[in-house]
Order: sequence, then structure tokens, then C-alpha cells
Amino acid sequence: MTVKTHKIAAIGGDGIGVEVVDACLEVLDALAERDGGFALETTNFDWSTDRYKRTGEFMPKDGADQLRAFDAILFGAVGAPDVPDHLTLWGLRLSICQPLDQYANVRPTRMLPGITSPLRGVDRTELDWVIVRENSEGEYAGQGGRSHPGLPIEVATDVSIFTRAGVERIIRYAFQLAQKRPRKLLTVVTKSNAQRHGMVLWDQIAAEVAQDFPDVTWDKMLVDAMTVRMVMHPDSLDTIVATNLHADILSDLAAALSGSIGVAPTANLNPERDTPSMFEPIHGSAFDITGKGVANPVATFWTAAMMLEHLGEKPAADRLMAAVESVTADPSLHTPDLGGKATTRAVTDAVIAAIRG
Ligand code: GGG
Repeated sequence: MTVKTHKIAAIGGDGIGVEVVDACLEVLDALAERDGGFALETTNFDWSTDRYKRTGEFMPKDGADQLRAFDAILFGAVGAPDVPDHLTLWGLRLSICQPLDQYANVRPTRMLPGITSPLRGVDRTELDWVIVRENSEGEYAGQGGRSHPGLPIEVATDVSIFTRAGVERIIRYAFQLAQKRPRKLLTVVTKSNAQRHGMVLWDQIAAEVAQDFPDVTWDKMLVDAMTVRMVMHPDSLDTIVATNLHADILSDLAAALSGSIGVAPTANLNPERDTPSMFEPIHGSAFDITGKGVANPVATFWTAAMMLEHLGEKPAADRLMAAVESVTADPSLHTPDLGGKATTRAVTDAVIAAIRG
């Protein structure tokens, strides 16, 4: 049998990011061993807030270029209590996603077996969404500035940038994704009543792109009304596309509704595959539980399944998800975020045992 080797860059980052990525690498090794058809060659990078404190840089200046040599990137989390969040986010996560043009941030949400939703009466069939977050521009374009510091006339601006090319490619990606899912249903989220330029452009481009997808049923929602719909009528939604900021907020809500942000995965994709894509849990560094051994590794395992699928290893991805679901089905293997007492170690061992069968 030909064994294909995938080169993986592993960046644990900060806090529990390091713990869940380490756990995930163990799981991936077990999968590769069990599968036999592929191998993973992993390179660990210490890029993090700790590195920033030591050297003044979260990652080397040519860091994003170094990552081009890899087939995929497995990322943990960024953020630390003693460094401002805008420095950590821009210093690491965005310094990778933006130069590598990982413009489609895909965030599946569904209820895994054994996990209950805080929404009363919602069952697994009613909550099965994919949120597509625009990941390259919009509110995260980095445009704006401050002047007149400390004076009453101090000014601070953050300018959202929406380009026709950027909006069209993410909406087209979302329609394509919706088309592949059984319900062929897409909701385009904006705030075009208040933001009368960029958000109106989103609405217009959605209507244009929709012409190419006559088999996809689509509608549009204002982001505020969308939060109500997610809670009150979760079964009315399937694929959702929104701006960088709106989708970030909606996907945290989605994760909470599906049981915990500790199980929510995400893929930062360059769909054209010109550059490597990056896979990470949605959650951050969670310093309140760092070092306690209780971080939920399920989000990172799920994101690893997305990574394997992206690398063409669908049977291994399916095996991993089956192992994860067999573990979540057992409440004695729930970590504290899910109301249980299990440790990261126990969940990881159980997933590896399930993989080995
Ligand atoms: N693993 C995700 C992560 O570390 N996120 C850190 C963060 O601050 N994210 C905010 C954002 O992406 O807007």
C-alpha cells in the first residue's frame, strides 16, 4: 500500500490551546497507525504570547511564509490575561489567516450524542448547522486609527471594508456548501438596515449569486433577529453565512446551544488550496482552567477530523468522529464544561481506545 505523508504544522499557542493540541497529536498518531494508509509528519512551533513576552514577536516575521511548506496547520488558541486581546489576536491568529488568505471560516454545529442543549426540548435532529464566517476582511480589515489621545476630542475609528470580490467569494462558497447538504438551505445574515453601504452590498451580491444556485432555498436575516431565530426555531436553519464579526458572535451562541464551546470546531480554509488551511477549536486559551487537566479536547478532535477530510483522508476522519461520538455518548467521559468530571487525559485515552477498536 502507498503511504502518503501529510506535513502538519502544530501551533498550540496559549493556555489550554497547548493542552488540546498535544492531546490531538496523540489521537492523530493513533489514527495514522490504525489506518496504515497515511502518515503525519508533525512540526511543532512555539508561536505564542509567551514567545511574544520573551522576544517581542508572537511568530517570526516570515512565519506565514514558513507555513506554506505544510499541507495543513493545527492551531490551539491565542490570548493571555496579561496582554491586551487585540495584540494577541492580531499577533498570531490573524497574522496566519490573513496572509494565507484562509477566507472561509467554516463552523459546523450539531449536538453530539450524550450532550444536551440548554435549549429546552431541542433534540439532535433540530440543530445541525454550518456557519460560514467571512475570514479575510469586513470588521477585521484592520483599518482605522486613533488621534488626539487623552483629549476630550479623542477619536477612534474601526472601518469595515467589504470588497465585491471578498463578499462574492464567501457567499458563493456558502451557496456551494448549502448545495451539498441535504436540505439545500442558506441564510444570509447582515445588518443592512443600519449599515447602509457594505451590508447592502452583501444583500445585493447574495441575490446575484443566488441566480447560479436555483436548487438552493435562501433567505436573509438581520443579525439581531437571527439570534432570536437560532434560539426559537433552530430547525429552520441549516447553512448560515455572515460577516467576520457577526459570524464570530453567532458561532459562540451556536456552540453554547449545542452544549458547550468546548466541543465546537472550526476550519480556516483557502478553498482554492493555493495555501495551507488552518484547523482550530473555536474556544480560546481559557486561562481559568489552564494547567488543571480538564480542558475539553473534543473541539480539537472534531477540527482534526475536518483537517483529515480536507487532506483527502475521509475514512480516517469518519473513524475519528465515530470514536469521538462514542466517547461523548458516555456522560462519565464529559469534562466540566459539559457538567462532568472527566479529565483531558481520560477523554483522550477513551478516544484512542475507540480508534484502536
Ligand atoms: N482558537 C480560537 C482562538 O484562539 N480565538 C482567539 C480569539 O480571540 N478569537 C477571536 C476572533 O477570532 O475573532
